[in-house]
Amino acid sequence: MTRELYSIKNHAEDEVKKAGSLQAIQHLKVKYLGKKGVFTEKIKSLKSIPQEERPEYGRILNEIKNHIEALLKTEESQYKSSEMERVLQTQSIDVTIPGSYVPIGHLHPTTKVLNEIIDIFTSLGFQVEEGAEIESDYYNFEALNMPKDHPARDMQDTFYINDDLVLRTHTSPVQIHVMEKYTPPLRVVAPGKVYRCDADVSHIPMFQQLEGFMVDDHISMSDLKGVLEVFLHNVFGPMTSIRFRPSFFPFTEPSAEVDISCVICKGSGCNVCKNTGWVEILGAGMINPRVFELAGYDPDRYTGFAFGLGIERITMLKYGINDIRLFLENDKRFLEQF
Ligand code: FA5
Repeated sequence: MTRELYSIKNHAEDEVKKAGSLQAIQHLKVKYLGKKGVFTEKIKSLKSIPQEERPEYGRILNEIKNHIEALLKTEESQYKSSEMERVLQTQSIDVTIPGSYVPIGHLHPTTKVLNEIIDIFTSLGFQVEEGAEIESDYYNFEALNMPKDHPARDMQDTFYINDDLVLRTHTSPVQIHVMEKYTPPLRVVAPGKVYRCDADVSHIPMFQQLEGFMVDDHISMSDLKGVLEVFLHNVFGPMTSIRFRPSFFPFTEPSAEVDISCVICKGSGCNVCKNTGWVEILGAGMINPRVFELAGYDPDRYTGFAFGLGIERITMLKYGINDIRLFLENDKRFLEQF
């Protein structure tokens, strides 16, 4: 009886010696030690061994099983470590090679400047409102005191969608939407894209504006001047001079163009300021009482100021850029500089 066990032992040792691979060793593990393996079957058949031979038979079976189990374990770990050795040699990693560079994008310069401007105004207590880019003729023109056929409409070359709808030509319609929604006091900035049929070195058909306005019982031109001074000194530096020139917008009365001392030549005269020492930066004024009337506010009670500026224009002056079209060309050599 025990002779058969020794022959199994010899055969198993022989097979382990000749295995040649980790996979073959794992296969032998199943063959000898698995649920239906050789030794498991032998243990199950112990009952059929005569009683007086059983203890000795069982002891030898156990010894051989443990011996083969240990042998398989040793071989398995040897194959595993030589496999690891092979992998390390064939797939070695050179930790001195510099990592591959993944370029990280950043915000467009006009977005950066817009965010900076919004931060300045929110720190002064202004809330941010947005309007739609497709606007009705009423909000874009009529409610801003530009009735149909009014010559002031020609100041903004308009993309008409149909007789009643336009691509908004400025952010001023947001004034009306906000007045219809809230009662004063109002302190609002409204950034957004606007469209005009315009194209040259300083004009593009789609550009960004920021509208700002404040409405309450006693708002005056000096409030406008104070707010714009804080804003422009923050963006262009505290030494920047500011001047108001009389102008005309149908929705403000009085109206003004606001200039700053040229940031390029500091006022001594250059191409950017056309040798005047000043550059125009925004349009502004006191909200026309007729606009209040149309929006449903009492013009005898409320006063307010409004201003509108071009974000591209401010970005150009801030960074000394001389062609506005660069903002839309997506040339990485240009964009990477900011
Ligand atoms: C307006 O659009 C008025 N709504 C501004 C305003 C608001 C006045 C509230 C009074 C009260 P204007 O047409 O000047 O004004 O445009 C304002 C700014 O937009 C300009 O100073 C300029 O910086 C910019 N801008 C105008 N047209 C273009 C264009 N085609 N491309 C790029 N920027 C432009």
